[in-house]
Amino acid sequence: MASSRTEGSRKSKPGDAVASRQKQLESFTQGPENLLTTNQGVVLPDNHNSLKAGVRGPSLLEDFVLREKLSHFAHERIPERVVYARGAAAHGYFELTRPLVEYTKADFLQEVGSRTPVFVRFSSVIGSRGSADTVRDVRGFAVKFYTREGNYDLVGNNIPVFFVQDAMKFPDLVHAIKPEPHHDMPQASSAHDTFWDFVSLMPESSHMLMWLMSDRAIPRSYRMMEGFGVHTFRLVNARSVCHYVKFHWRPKLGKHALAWDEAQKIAGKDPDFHRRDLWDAIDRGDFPEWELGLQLIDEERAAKLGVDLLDATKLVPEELVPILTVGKLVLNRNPDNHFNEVEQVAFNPGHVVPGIDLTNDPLLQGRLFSYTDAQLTRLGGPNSHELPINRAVCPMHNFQRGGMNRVTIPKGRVSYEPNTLANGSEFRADGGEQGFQSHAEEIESPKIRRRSPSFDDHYSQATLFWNSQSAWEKEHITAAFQFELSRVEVPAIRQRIVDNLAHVDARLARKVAEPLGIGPPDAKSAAGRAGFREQRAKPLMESAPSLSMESQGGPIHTRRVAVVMAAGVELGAYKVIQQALHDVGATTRVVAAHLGVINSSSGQHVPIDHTFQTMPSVMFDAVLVPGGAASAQALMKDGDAVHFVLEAYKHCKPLCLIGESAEILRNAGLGAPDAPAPAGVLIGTNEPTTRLQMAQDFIAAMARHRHWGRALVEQVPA
Ligand code: HDE
Repeated sequence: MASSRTEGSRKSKPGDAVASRQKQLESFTQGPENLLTTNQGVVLPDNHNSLKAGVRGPSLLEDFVLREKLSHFAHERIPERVVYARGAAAHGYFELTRPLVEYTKADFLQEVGSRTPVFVRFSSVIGSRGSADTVRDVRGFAVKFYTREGNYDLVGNNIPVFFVQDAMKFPDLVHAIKPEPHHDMPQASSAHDTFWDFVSLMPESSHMLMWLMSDRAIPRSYRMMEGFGVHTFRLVNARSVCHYVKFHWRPKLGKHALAWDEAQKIAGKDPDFHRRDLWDAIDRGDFPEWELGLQLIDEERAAKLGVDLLDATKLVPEELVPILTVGKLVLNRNPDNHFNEVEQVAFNPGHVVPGIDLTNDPLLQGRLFSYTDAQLTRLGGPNSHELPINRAVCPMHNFQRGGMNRVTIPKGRVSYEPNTLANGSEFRADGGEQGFQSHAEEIESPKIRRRSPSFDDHYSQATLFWNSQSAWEKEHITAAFQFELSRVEVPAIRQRIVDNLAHVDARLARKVAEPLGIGPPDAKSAAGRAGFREQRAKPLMESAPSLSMESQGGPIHTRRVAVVMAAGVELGAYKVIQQALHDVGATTRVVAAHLGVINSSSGQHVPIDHTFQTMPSVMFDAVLVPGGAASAQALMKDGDAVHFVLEAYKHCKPLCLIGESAEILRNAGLGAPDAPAPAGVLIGTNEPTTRLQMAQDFIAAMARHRHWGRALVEQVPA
């Protein structure tokens, strides 16, 4: 009989699946009594010296221990992902909070409270495996659900639309955005000629470019970004009734970004910024969480929506189709081994389970081919489903055999179907209700290599996105276009982009063009180019607030506050504010000119966590400078300390300066005593009666994340 890899019934209890995954991942233990062995299990008496002809003689070819070690080492790397190479991941679970029986028969979406183990990998798209985390880029948000009916992968992004409409253009897009082939530069950046050359000739990218130039592309943390399925999928219930569905992950900590100048600096100071942030949070027990939301659309509504749901360059604003919250995702365990889990995990949008189905989106259709194909090369053959991280937790059974890196050992003489020799009966489940059944969509059309005319509107949603942004977001988008296009060497490419932008918004196009040394935007010239479509759909709405990142306040749990001080610091107000911050889950770290301790004005010793040199302000969300004349004087004489505070100011972070320390800002011409304090800047005293209020005001300022409007008023040198 053919073997089945996993024991147990498909209808086993929900907790079993979690336990079974845990067991799988723990299955490799160390050698006998923790002695080192060769790969064949032979105990090694010496792991420091090669076998030689005499202590000063030549090494011997006979040394199978050395050869095994060197050979294994030389083959330690596997090809990195051709896109989304740089990533970090974690284990966790998905818990259903609303039953979806009426929409889908998927087993894991039936019972409230049921938990499904997941593995989630976040990534950036352009850079190599070793590139910096905080570059301007789309982020991948890939979730593998280990359900009792097989693995389901939701392989999405943190931006709800995509650059191109048809899989045919994906290799061109990736070739254009990756480092240029002659000199392999720049690393992990879209700010170069080939990318902008390509998109300047692809008006369908207009909507995505708006998102890429927005702060969505420089998230503060993986824990603070949304995720989207991007394509439209289907949910199918037990009566075979279908609904279109769009998937949304919404972070409990809110959606937040870095400042662009900050993101670039972090890329040098801590290239692992996002990876470290995720790891540390989980390690501390601050488990990141997202809500799963669905936009459900029936066939009738879909026909009248005014958006072609098969076009991945379009979204459906939640103001038009509200999002139904159905579950939560919690990440609560770091991987044991980055290579075995994060590197070897193999996602595939074609991994679906009964009750979830695909659509004819031509971008999705191409993906259904490409992932397994990519993994054949990357993971060295057709058996990557047998790697521990990729295994299903339910029984798996078929007659596929052999192939590179096969791990399981099937027993018996039968490797074909139908057969009677395996256990005397046939195995087929076809014809019944069981298993995955594709939605029986009627198709009667000519074979044709062309786009649907309903994909032709390339600008109206780009305009909708622009109209939905707040003043500071518009400023950031404009600056991002200017930055990227300033790096483009060929003026004609810059010109084509601003000509295209004139179809999104005339003012935006004019502003972007200003510093670029080119002519004013020429909408007519863009309209004359190949790929341009005149069709512009009736706007769905004037603006959609859900597309903006403007924060109305939110939790500050896990935010990092730098406390800047020098000898003679007054600790009274600081202690009260510190306690209030800790009470709401924020962390504080003392940063000073040197490590060791600082003597306060009352003779207490304050341990220092970091120095200005090693932990710059870009590593923090907010800055608190306690008072004390001696401390303030010392800080003002220290260029690193002044830079620290001004840089946080420049990046629009909340600042709280107490007593004499306010002089640090005033010396730089900011926060004059007779002027109202700039947004998000709190100037306080050491007066005991005001401390609690100050703490609350600081927390409220942090809840807004950044006070971006400040940059529109004052330019700060830092
Ligand atoms: Fe992917 N994509 N992609 N993609 N994609 C890969 O898979 C591809 C697309 C996405 O953490 C590759 O194993 C094609 C859209 C994520 O491991 C590759 C097309 C979206 C990840 C591939 C697309 C994605 C990938 C790289 C157009 C958002 C990382 C190696 C037809 C919905 C998954 C590999 C992880 C990875 C192909 C477009 C998301 C080459 C052909 C749209 C999150 O197979």
